[in-house]
Amino acid sequence: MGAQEVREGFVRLYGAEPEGVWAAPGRVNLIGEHTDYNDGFVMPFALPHTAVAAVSRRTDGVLRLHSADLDSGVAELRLDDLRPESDKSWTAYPAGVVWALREAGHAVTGADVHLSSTVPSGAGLSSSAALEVVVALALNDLYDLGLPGWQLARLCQRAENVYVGAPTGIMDQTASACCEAGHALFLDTRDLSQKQIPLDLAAEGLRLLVVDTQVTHAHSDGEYGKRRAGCEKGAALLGVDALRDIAYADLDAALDRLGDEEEVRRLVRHVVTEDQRVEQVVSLLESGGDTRAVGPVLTAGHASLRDDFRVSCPELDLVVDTALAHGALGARMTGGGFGGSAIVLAEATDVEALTKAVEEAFAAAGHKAPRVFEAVPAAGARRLN
Ligand code: GAF
Repeated sequence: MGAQEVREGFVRLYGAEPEGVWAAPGRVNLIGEHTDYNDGFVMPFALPHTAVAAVSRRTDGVLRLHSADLDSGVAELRLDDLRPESDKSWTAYPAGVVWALREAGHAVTGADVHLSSTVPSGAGLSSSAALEVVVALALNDLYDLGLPGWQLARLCQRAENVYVGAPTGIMDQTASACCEAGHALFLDTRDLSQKQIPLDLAAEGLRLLVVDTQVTHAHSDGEYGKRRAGCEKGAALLGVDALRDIAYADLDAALDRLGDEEEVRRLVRHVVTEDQRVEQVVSLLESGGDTRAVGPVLTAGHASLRDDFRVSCPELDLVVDTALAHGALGARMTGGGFGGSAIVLAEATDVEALTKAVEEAFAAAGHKAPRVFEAVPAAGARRLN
């Protein structure tokens, strides 16, 4: 839904023009999975799919929320009544942002919000972060808070961790808030320092496909939290603040020190090698050489997520195996896993045959048809009007 439609929807609902309309995108992650809560490196880029919100301020301590995508009517909440983990519906994301802003001391006195999103939900493409960031940016502008993108991302992460109750890292919110069109974002999740890396795959005759397996995932599910706890245990056993502090060159020695902690050893190996893969991809892209060399690094990342971190699933593995068997340069799951989406790096000339092969493999295996689209790095969060 475009800005004008969302604006008109706001007028129909609330009987007045909104003060403005904002957009925040979903993301795919090129490389760097399950590294963000280990203070490591990630490299997402923004999708053209966005959450769009029309918003006005209120002064009476009331937050009204409405989604054009759902049949659930207008939710009316009192700011003073917002309590962490009290809301299990979609409204927890925007309400959590208002809660986090107020908890951080920002004088937000209420808002009317009407929104609509084209980011597929449950597809591992950060639909929740898009919802959070679009509301955070709107309130930042309307209440003149002057917060930079990275700080909005931190507040949105707090909303998700504490208010929603999902123990996610900082990647998705930062990607939505800070990505730039035509670039992937190289982000150090320890201090949120960033570098925009130009990514023009079409200029090299390449394409990046997103394959949404249509297997939905949920972060508040226990598995994500278990991986996170396992990583924290690994860091504690190794005497470091976070697994990011284990240098790649010291990995074997670190794994030896983990004794019979087999599960922790696998988690540590994934995180340390994945950080190394992010650095490898950055240097390949920055050297101006052939981007095709990135392909095998993506595929190695998938093997590590499947075998060591164990967050893949049969549908994601099928996308990767089928794509590679039909000429893909590289393929991997993207996002948290347990369903969601995979990415495939391919020659433009192979895209049609490869897409057909993946669709046929899904049909033959009796899986729901996947949704395949091309991803080109799009703009981060912004005011539309
Ligand atoms: C999800 C989380 F929200 C991110 O913080 C990140 O951990 C990702 O899974 C895995 O890389 O998208």
